[in-house]
Amino acid sequence: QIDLSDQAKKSYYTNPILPGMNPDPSICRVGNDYYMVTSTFGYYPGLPIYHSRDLVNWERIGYGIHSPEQLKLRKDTKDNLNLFAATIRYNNGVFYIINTNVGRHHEDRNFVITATNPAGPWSEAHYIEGAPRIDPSLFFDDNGKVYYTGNDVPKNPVWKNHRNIWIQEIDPITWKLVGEKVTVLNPGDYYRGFMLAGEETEMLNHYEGPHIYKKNGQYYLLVSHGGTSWNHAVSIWKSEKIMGPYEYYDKNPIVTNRDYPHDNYIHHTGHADLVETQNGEWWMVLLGSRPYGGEYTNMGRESCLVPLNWSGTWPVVNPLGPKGRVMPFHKRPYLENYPFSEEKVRDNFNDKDLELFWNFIQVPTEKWWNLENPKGKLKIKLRPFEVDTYSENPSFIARRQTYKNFTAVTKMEFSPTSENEMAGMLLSRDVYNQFQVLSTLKNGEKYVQLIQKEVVTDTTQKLIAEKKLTKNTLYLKITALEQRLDFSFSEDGETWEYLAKNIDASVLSNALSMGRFTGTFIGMYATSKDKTSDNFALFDWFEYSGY
Ligand code: 6LW
Repeated sequence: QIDLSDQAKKSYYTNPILPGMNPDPSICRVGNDYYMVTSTFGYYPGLPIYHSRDLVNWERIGYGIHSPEQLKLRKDTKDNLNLFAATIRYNNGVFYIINTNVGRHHEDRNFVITATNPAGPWSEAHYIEGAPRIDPSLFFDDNGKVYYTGNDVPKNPVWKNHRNIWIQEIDPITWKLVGEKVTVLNPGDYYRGFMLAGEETEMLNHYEGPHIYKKNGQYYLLVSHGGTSWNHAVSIWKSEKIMGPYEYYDKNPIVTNRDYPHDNYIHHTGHADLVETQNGEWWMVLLGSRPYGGEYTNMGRESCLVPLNWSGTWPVVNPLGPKGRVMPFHKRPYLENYPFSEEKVRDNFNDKDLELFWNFIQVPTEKWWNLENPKGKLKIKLRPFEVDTYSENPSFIARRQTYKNFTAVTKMEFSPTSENEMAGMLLSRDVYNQFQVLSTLKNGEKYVQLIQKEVVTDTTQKLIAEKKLTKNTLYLKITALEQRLDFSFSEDGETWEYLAKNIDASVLSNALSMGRFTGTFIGMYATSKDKTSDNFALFDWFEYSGY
């Protein structure tokens, strides 16, 4: 973690600007206000909306998908699919988010939601027919026409993961695509006939995340490629006309950290969007990951900010430093500092509703948690579901891991009545790679157990440690020092005992988990494992802090 002095903080900011799972950032400006949206996959509520006035400090103000009436998430048992990369735009008093509801076997469906207040409420989803694949974007031209941009698999793909970029006009009232669908970029056209060396193919893979901008009467098309990992990069094309032909910039890619060693502070940089400030500066938001303990990226893909000089025909990213690179810190935008209060470290559960930073897996179909009875506690009902599938909504409430080094502590009241009943804390990268610290019953006696789940060839579940308990009150603590985890517990909040020390956390990383798109979450969990139960766990507070 980069820690700048107070003096330096006035001139520099640190990346990421949105830590923890916040991939595929898209940004728009309305006057002096900036709004950003990021992907959430099968987590709910979906598509967090962040607000800023200085591009450096951000506050979560709501969600694009906040009600089950807006759309039905397409469930899948194996993969965390659903809401991929969104684009946010503002035009004439209305905010637009265009996004994909991803299903297995590419039954992806693209939709638009609208709002006059970006904090919500957002409209129900208007689905777009005839728009295949992921990463839709909208462009509002100054002649009143609106264009859809997306990616697709060409009719005759030359290599695996060969994608093209297409544009079509769209009616912003009926959301029908109109006129001709034009494929404006097809990397296969340029390279057909050449034998592609592995590395070149890598860079031409996965053309995605297209966005159009207009500057000095020219249309610019920004596209990411190379896949969302070590080869991730962003390139740019320009044209006199929206439908092309698009001219390639010979200094592409304009951003990539691919040449850096894999333990570089920020890697995987790509999937970008641009914004011009009210003062005429240009900035790029894009995703990046922070590897630690080697090549491990437990927190997944986060949102970064990098400056752009666009005084010439083509933009230059990070003009004052190593060009085209995303660094741990950059000089701040020329905007007044506008900080918000920090996200709560300790949630005492005193409010009527859950804080905006808490998340579920899938949409709750019943209200299995309660903050009002008893007041000041979060009561979570035990239900048959476990965090082992993406097709159900388990009794799991979690927040993002945002720090490499963190401490999470909670105080829980729970009295298990059978071996099926378990409640406690869960550190989870996906439904296969987790650390569970749970209280349960075994041979009629109460225990706290540490269970590690990981995918090797299949999911394995290991009991790493267990200790007997005497009370129903249990304090649980997980401490992470980079890739080392300590687990401890206490029955009075004063005397702590280790359950396990120095456990390797890297099963929560991209390298070893199935959660390619997501990041690690930590939270409270209760289950009755396939059986029905009337039991519940009461959480008094939950604390998460770090650096
Ligand atoms: C997203 C695609 C990508 O739709 O990952 O990095 C996908 N880029 O553009 C999911 O986040």
